[in-house]
Amino acid sequence: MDPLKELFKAKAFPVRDELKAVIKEHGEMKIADVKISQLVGGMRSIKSMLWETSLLDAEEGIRFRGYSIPQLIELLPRVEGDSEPLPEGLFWLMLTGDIPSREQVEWLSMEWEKRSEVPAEVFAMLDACGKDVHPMTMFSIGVLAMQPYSVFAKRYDEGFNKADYWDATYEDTMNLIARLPRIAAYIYRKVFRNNEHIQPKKGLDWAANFAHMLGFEKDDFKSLMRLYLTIHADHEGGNASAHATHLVGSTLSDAYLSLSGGLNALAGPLHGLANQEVVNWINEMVEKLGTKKPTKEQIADYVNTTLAAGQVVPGYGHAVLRKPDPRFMEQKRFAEKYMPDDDYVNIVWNVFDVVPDILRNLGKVANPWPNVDAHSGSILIHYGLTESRFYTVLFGVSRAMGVLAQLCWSRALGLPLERPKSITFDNVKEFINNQKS
Ligand code: CMX
Repeated sequence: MDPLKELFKAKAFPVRDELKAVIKEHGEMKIADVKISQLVGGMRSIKSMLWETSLLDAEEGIRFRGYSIPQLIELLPRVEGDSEPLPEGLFWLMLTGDIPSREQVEWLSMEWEKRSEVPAEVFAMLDACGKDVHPMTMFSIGVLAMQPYSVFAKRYDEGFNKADYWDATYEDTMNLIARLPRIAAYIYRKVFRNNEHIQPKKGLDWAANFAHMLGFEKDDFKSLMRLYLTIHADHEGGNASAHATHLVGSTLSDAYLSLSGGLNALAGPLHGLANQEVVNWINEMVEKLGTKKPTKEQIADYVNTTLAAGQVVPGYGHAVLRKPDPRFMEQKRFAEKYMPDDDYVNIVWNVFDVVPDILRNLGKVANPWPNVDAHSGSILIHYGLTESRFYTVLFGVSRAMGVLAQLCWSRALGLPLERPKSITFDNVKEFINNQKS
């Protein structure tokens, strides 16, 4: 058994036993009440699932196994000479609860390299996609095309003990994460770079190899990828991509089917596609105003036009957060270091100065602050990765680490089929009438 799997087992099994005991003793204890506004309003904030890998605080932002993003940037192992963390370290942390050593992270980089070969028919399926197929759709297709290689599905067909589900899920998770950068880079080069593909390079860490296969060799772009792939990985369990992965996985669909479900949720404009929408929105503003250096007044006017047209300002607002997203702030820190004079980045910062007051004045927006998607595109554009239709794929490569680490936990803990109760509007009205009488 490999060292990470061994450690995961050693950590997860006692938790599984403790969970069983807690359910036996306290299973009837109430943890939440549900309001009608929550029932109708997207189940907002209802405590209704276990998620071990991270926890979101409305004011403070995300914590992975108790560590905030600034703490992770300080504590996770890095490549010599780089100041950004290795995403491998975050995956190790999510799975085990431990900050890994440099050696452990190097082992994981090499393990993913060993597992990274993508079956040829996956590329053939991607090649069959027409030019109008969105890169996120292609990404989901690429993941599904690998499903016949699922260790879980194979062992399930053969008939295996449910006590071993976690083991097969771990294998699928490791194989999938290892292969995703190759698939994502293949999509990028096929759609946007004339089908000129770049083979993976041996001996690089996961993010650096991804940057290489995309065709970006600058050291600071590799550094950006390490940061990007770390901060987008997980945002507790209730967000749509995490929840969709969990829901599909709860039926004992394997990791490939589950992740594809999560990616399809990430592809929506209210979720991960917002990083594409932000850039499209800024591009339209620049075109309309005829300047790459709009004033704050011009930006405010443009925001008001967007709102008057019944559209949302992309990259702003959040279902849980009530402060500027720490993931936005980390990207701002990166941009301040590497590209403080970039026009596009300066537009993002001026939008940050202008939008919160406007949204706050609407009186209905719960969080007027920027989220993770408000900044990422501007930095990518600086390095020449200008194709906004690809941006959500980058988010998806990272998000896979969080949702699949959790899928391992869900299998190890033996979490059951998800099946909340739905009711009709007539039921709601009947309930209200009964309360009145
Ligand atoms: N611009 C304009 N209006 C906004 C807004 C924004 N950025 N954010 C929220 N609102 C509006 C909502 O549309 C809603 O209006 P109605 O009552 O007329 O329907 C009202 O404010 C209340 O919404 P809320 O409770 O503040 O926000 P929700 O929890 O319902 O939705 C989110 C959260 C992210 C979908 C929403 O803020 C939004 O649409 N933002 C823009 C899209 C975006 O950036 N999404 C990415 C989120 C991060 C991620 O998942 O990647």
